[in-house]
Amino acid sequence: ERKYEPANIEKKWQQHWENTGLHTTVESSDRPNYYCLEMFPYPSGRLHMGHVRNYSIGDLVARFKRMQGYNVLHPMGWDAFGMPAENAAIKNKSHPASWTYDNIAFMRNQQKEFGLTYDWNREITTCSPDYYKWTQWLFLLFYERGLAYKKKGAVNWCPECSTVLANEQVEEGKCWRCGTEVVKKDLEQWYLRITDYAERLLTDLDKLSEWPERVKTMQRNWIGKSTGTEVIFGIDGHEGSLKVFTTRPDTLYGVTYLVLAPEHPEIARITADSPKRDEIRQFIEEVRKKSEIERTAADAEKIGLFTGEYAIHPKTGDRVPIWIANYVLPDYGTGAVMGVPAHDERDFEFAKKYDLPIKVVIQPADEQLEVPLKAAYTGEGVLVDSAQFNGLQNLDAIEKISADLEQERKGERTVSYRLRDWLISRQRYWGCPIPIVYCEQCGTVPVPKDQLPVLLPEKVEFEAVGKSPLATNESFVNTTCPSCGGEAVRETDTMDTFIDSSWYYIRYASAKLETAPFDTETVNRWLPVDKYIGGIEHAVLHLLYSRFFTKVLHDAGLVNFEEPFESLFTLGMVTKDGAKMSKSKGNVVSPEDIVSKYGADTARTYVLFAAPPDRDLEWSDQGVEGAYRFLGRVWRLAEAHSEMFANRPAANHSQGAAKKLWQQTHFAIKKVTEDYGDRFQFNTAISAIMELVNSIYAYPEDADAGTKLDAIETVLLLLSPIAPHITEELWQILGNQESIHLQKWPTFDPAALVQDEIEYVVQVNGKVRDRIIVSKDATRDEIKVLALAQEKVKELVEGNDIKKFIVVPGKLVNIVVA
Ligand code: ANZ
Ligand code: ZN
Repeated sequence: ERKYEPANIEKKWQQHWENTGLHTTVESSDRPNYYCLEMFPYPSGRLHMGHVRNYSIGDLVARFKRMQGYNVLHPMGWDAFGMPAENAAIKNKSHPASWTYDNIAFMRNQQKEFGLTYDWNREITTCSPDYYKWTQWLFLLFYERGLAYKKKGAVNWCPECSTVLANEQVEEGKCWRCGTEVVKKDLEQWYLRITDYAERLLTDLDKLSEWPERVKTMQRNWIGKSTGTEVIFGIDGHEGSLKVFTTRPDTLYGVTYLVLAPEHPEIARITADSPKRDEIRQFIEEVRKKSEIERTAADAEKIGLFTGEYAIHPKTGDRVPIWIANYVLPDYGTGAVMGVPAHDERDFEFAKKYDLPIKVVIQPADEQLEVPLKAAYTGEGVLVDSAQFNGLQNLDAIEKISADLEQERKGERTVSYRLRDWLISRQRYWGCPIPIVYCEQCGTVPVPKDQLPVLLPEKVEFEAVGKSPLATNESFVNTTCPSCGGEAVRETDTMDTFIDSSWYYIRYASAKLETAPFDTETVNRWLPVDKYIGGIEHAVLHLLYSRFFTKVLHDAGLVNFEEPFESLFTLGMVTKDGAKMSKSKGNVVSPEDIVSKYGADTARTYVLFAAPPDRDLEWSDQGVEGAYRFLGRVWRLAEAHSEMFANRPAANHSQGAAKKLWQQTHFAIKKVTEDYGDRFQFNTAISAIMELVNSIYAYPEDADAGTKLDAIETVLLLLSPIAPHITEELWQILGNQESIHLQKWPTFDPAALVQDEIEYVVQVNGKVRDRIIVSKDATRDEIKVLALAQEKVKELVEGNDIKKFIVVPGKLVNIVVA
């Protein structure tokens, strides 16, 4: 008898599968397609347990679906541009490309050691010119469609990474990558017009029924739609007007001041002749040093300055002082707010601090507000002190006042979104060059598509002070204008790497195509992705950007779907000693060690068994041992029966132990099929397989052998998506020629699931006291006799009156005694 030695079988099968092309995508027209995708990794160096967990789930799905008769697309690639490569290059005096490709080679090898069923013919590497050529092509598509533009403005700048960041990459005022406090800088940068898609990105979330609610909520909040009214105020002594955005036009008569964001473009004009000009300029500079988060935090101190100028109230004609304050954001609404201290908390606080009037215009129905107010009243009520609108319910007044303003052309109903356009310029080397040329004659000129790719120059200064690394390579910078042939210079910023990952899942469908980013017809056959598996941290980054890209490609007629990911699964973290596994915490368990000690199958079985996939998994060395022992049990079971398989008797499971094992086998098939499929709960599936293994071990020697062999075979089939090597080896030991991974998924026989006997819970006065097992055909009287005969029940019932005897068929008995 051979012992279970993973080292002897895993490499062997991996090689065999590669040689026989087991993982090559099949595109057969008589089978349905299934696209299973795990978020591709950044090639940081080596795999961590989070990767292993992610890939084990994806691999299980891919194998399960293939056995269920689907053509399965299950590709892998590398999100290979990005800062760490550049930082490592600076540190090691090497080139980012060699660092990146070394890491890819190492990590690809690790993935192969896990026996993952990826189709390596479709591997994608975003830093490779045959990929980023098409990223540039897509940038030009956006440009042609008016969706890529350059603008000057205040941008988020990370001093540590010395590059700008998109809003999505600033988390609580800090850089998403390095945690450094982000500052504002005025720069001219490229943007993608994601705000054009805000409404569709919002409403289409409702169609994503197989996405976690949590992710959808995060996207909704990020898009931040708000319905309101723009109200136009005149400016005393000046031309023009000031528009404010308000969600509460019902409070219009309670306005006692206006506040502008320090960045508001009208400030300079209306204070040009003001004696306070210098004071104002100084104030603005002060405020702008603070980040957005600091400025708007609920507990942040509100600071403001009176401009000395006045606005004209659109209804009353009153003069309203114009202030500048830190709590008004420049890029939300109109960057100007009407101050209603009586009914808005922030305004109340501000008015108190600067002694501005507070005017009540909404009275609650059940009490009279006491003036002076101790706090803003933000509830519902009836309008007072509001001219012809007095007496209206404030919710009705929102409508009435908006309509009135619209009629007088002093306002307009609008919506505002929190979502901002996506800033994509990066002052870094290791990214996709933006295919744009600047010519003195022709201005901004896109590089013609047939001249792509604009190759990244090899030689640059990585730590150029005050400019992008690409700007240090003169032969890159200086070029000729594609339009007039004259002298021109190239754009020297590179693209945000989130652009690379916004379309890679589409490229996989026709990964090697040389004439276009993808083949529309092939893409439409495979996409949307049926199951997308990855971390929650991408909720408003990658997942929002990819949805945006897909919609643009749809509108350009290049794909026929509007959402890229039909079903999204976000997995939990891998933790140890209660904390996320990380180098800095020193609590890392390395995948290589687990593989060399126990084999890949144990690692895979363990990560799928130790916790439901959406929960955090607390690493336990005993748990790994347990998984290894379980696989050993399966090994010995199959090994011990290999000779019986050689002369396999037909099964007879009409009665006795054979019937019971047959039923258990089919119960396991049903359970595992549901768990792998709709329920997406792998730990319970493994439990069901373990129970079946236990039953086979306990099966009497003299009972029907054919039934036993059927059960053993079923164990291997059910386990094969989780532990592909051991099951393949045993499958062969049992005498099969063809790979277990090409077998049909077992189906259950409904006849086997019919229960002959049913367990009833016995309650006395609603409390569970015992359980009885009765034939499924038992009558009510038979059940009653048996229930009352139980020791514990007798004690409670004897000598008492039975008031009621309730039978819930198939479930429980309740005896009510007085
Ligand atoms: C007057 C008012 C009275 C307001 C009241 C609220 C309550 P949401 O729901 O988030 O869209 N606001 C508008 N633009 C702003 C900006 N750029 N920076 C800071 N605050 C701004 O919030 C909309 C409300 O936030 C608007 O309605 C405005 O204050 C403020 F009793 O206008 B409100
Ligand atoms: Zn030109």
